[in-house]
Amino acid sequence: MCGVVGAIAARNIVPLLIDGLRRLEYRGYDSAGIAVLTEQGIERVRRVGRVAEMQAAAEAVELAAGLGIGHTRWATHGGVTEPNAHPHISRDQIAVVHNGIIENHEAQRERLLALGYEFTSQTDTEVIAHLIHYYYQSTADLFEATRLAVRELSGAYAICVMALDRPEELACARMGCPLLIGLGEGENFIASDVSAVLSATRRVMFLEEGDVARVSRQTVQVIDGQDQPCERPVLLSDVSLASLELGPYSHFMQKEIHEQPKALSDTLEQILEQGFTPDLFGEQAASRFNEVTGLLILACGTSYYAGLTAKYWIEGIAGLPCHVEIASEYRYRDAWADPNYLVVTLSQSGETLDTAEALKRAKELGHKTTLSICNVMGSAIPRASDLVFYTRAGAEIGVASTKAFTTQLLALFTLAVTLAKQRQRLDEATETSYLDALRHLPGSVQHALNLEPQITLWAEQFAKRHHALFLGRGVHYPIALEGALKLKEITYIHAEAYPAGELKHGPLALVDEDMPVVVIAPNDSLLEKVKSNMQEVRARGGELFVFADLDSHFHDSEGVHVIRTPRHVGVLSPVVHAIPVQLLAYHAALARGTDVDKPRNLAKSVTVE
Ligand code: HGA
Repeated sequence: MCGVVGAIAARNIVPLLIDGLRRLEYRGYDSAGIAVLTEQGIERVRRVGRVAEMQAAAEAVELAAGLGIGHTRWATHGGVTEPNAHPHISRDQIAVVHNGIIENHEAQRERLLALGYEFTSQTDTEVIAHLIHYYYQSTADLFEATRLAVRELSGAYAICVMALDRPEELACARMGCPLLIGLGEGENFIASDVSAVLSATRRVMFLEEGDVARVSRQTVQVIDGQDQPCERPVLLSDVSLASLELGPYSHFMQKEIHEQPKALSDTLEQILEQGFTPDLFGEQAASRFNEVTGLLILACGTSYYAGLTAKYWIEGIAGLPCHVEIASEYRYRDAWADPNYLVVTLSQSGETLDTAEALKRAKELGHKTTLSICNVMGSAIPRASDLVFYTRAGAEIGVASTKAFTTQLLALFTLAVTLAKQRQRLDEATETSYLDALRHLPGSVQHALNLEPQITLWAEQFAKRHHALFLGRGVHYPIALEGALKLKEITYIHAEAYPAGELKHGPLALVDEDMPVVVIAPNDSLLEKVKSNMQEVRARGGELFVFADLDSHFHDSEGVHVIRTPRHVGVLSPVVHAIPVQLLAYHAALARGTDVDKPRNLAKSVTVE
């Protein structure tokens, strides 16, 4: 999704803005632009395409300034054109960059047209620039004009604003989209994502919903949604610059797939130190968990599949009912609510708009306790939750989630076992076996990563196909879903996933010699059932690609290709089986030559609806 940056400093901020925008590129975008204050006035450079093209244009005119704003746009309103790219400028005096969607933009546009404003874009954003300009005329105060303007907007926004005659300050505001202020020495920054300010500072202040801020070189002044002055805590970001660099890898997705043993070990550290204690989820977790009669997991995309996997653990290990729902559906329906159901939200970024809104809805419906499992410290969803578990996957840049998924699984498994222990459903021997399984997990994942050369050969065959079917059973069914999603996202091959037992209820009709069928076949209690389902595919000429545990003694035969994954690791097997399907999608995408880290039409951190 779009990225916003702003900077005010004694030095030239143009390279800082461009560096910030480059670090936001991973979120997905279609055009980029900056506006800076020079002696000539507000100078703007915008380009459709990559930040590099916009950078070249800015360098060609030797743009330099001490104050400016920048943007990477992922179009929601108006086509991908230069006039629609941000920043938008009102009457040469006010420039604005915006993430989000202004829902009442049509009414505002009518009103502003009647006031004599001319529109040069099709975006919803342009109304913000004119509205601030309108109020700036009467207030001559950028911060106050921004405050008055945003109070008339409905929808979602993170904005950064500059004025022609205000070289000493920027204004910014947020509602429904993330925004933070990076605090430097005699210089300050504004960004939608911490990665954009990290090369300048680690000290960050996250703005809350409804906040409006005035940012000068030395000071930051914030008012909250009720127009009351407020202080926001200053945190030291734990994101490392190295995690934002590609290093020896070709793509962030490849890097992140290979980082999984470390991401899992880092996340495990706190669990192995403390054991299955509620304290892992926050100080109040012990008392809150006592009241829990069930769980409601809310998430989108890959996180939703982590939730589906967890359902098997929560019900099987903790003995609690568990409902899993897509956040964008839940937020708009009159769901049945048991106040004692623990609401668990899953979001890598902690900013996923649909999940944040679903969390609000769950609270409105009376749920008493909310828990966020999240990878980004201090982000919006954990801040809005009673309890939190931070996965320690490190920055995830690739649009297709990998290490965030497997560390979410780890967190959810730990939650299931912790609840089981609190409910006295866990004997000592089982607890020890779970701890052992966790200890061995990074090693088993590494073993699965070592299958990469074999998977690469399969991927070359997949790259030539137009469709694929993924099958799994039980707790591995969500891994089949995740495998199909990964393949769709980054190769654009149409892929579907089914519980293998469903084949004969419909999807078997799709099977012929052109349909590759990927089977997740761990050596668990459902193996014999899966084998029967594989026979059903073979009998119709379908070609099978089977990921089978070493100890399930599968071998290649006609129309059946087998890659043997590590020995069955028991209850944590879904985590291990997530690796080969990630690698398959990654290498198929390479073979097809798609843009792995920035697949078409998709974006990281989905902060618009
Ligand atoms: N609505 C604005 C900004 C879009 C956005 O935030 N995308 O993530 C536009 O279309 O320009």
